[in-house]
Amino acid sequence: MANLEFPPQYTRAGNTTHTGEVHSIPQDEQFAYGTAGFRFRAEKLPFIVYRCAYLASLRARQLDSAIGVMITASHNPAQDNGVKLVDPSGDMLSSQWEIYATEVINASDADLPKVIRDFEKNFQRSSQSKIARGLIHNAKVVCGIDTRVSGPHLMEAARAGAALFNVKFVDIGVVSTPMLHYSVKSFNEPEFADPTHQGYYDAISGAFKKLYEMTQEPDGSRYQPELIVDCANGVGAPRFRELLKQIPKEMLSVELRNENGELNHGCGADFVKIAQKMPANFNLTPDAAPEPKCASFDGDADRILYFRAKNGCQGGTAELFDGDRIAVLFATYIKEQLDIYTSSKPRNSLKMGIVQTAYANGSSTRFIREHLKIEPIIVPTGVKHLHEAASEFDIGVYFEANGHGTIVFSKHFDSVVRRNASPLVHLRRLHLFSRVINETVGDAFADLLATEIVLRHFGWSMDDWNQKLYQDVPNVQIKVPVADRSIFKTTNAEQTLVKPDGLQKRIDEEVAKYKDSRAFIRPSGTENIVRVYAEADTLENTHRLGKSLEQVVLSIGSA
Ligand code: NG1
Ligand code: ZN
Repeated sequence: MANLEFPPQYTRAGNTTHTGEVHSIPQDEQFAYGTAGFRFRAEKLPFIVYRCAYLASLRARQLDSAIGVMITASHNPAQDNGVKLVDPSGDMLSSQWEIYATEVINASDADLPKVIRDFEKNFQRSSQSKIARGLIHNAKVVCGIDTRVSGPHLMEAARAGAALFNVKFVDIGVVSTPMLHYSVKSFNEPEFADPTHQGYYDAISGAFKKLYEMTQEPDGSRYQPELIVDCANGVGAPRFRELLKQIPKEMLSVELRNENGELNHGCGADFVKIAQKMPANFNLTPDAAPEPKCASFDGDADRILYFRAKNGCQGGTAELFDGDRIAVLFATYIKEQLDIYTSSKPRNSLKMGIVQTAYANGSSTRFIREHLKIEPIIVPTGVKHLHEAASEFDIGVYFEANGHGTIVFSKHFDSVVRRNASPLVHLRRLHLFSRVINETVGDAFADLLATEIVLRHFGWSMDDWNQKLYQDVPNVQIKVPVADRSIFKTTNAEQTLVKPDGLQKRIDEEVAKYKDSRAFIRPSGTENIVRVYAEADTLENTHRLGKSLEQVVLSIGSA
């Protein structure tokens, strides 16, 4: 192997930021590939992105496929950035490779050549490796960025990382995270979609328009095809604007807000969810007519929440229609189609599952169990866990309460529904619905279009969507900064604390003081905080319970 040369600006010692300053990363600063890949202040990222892109190029050669590199810090502040790798079918990176990524990033500058040589040797040797068999015609690294100022500089770091072993680099520019996932799948499966922005817009909007034409609004429908979208001042603004060009206004009329201000500042899905408040630039005056139907994307447009002003908008409070409510809406629609299908006693059955996390509103979980007659699966936080559990079903609906979610479809679904051009309307609906959805990952644009289709199908207004399903249990989420979140260890899908000793007992004592209550505490995987989640019979009690649990965490944190 020729001498490996690393551009100094992408080494730990010479790590150079987008403003041209050298920001060295000491060797004792170690990192781990977490639920969101690597995510920090943008200054730390050039050497991390470079090494990640090298690893992506190795994975691309190993599988002779396109591998994705997405540069984004999602809902974090504008000064942050991050990097995540995407596997060939548009899925999250396999867990084994998360460990490799951690190893490559943590190597010292001096050890890096050896670490890389060892990786190269191991993969050359492995009999399955396409590198060993010289089959690397399709290997490429596909890279996208969000709207952060540090993005273009990090794109160059990625280009350099892929160039280390001369792997083809495809810069797809400023895209939402789901568009990057969709492109990676499209590069690897050309029959899926054209691997361009337009290919993505055409596929999703095309399915939406066809399904729209087949959808009959019921008599007395209260559906309204107008909505206002908070773009978090992120990538949703330019990209969703382009997607909307494909959809006639009579079908859906969308006004975009928060397009050019400070990213995720006082707006965006994370702000609306945690604060339960209207975002900036939405109507906050109690006497003005409130906007009837609103939705909010996060900075990289992989999350979506619906909301509207609550109770005349006193104090800017928003009523949320969160990921749980979107999941239940989708599942209700799918179940209706599946029930028609099943009633004809078909040879092939199709099984739907619903996956949630402990953050799911208790009422949504109860509704799924009692009304949809499905036992929801509760998994730890992090899309990877949800995606994996949902993949066990023919139709796996998964959503985090924060609005990140999608539906995955099995091979069996493919052969029964997609490949079999059935004249039956419920099967055609399921087919088209599965194409509006971005099955690779939660996608704010696709989820918005799918939500609108279903609301129209049922003839529902926001009031209907709220009242005809379930009433949310009052809930609160509090971020508690701590010195060391690693001392908090959980079990039972993160709902029980096993460390520090005795803490769960104190939580249980607090929870027992309130009616209809439920609460848990877990360390964040993406921020240096512990999250407190609490539900109780009234909003006031919920806040009281949340506050007392916050005190419990603080007492430990400072012990
Ligand atoms: P952490 O910080 O581990 O709670 C947050 C979200 C996750 C997921 C990841 C990735 C909550 C409670 N947690 O994880 O759902 O979206 O970020 O961005 O919303
Ligand atoms: Zn996001």
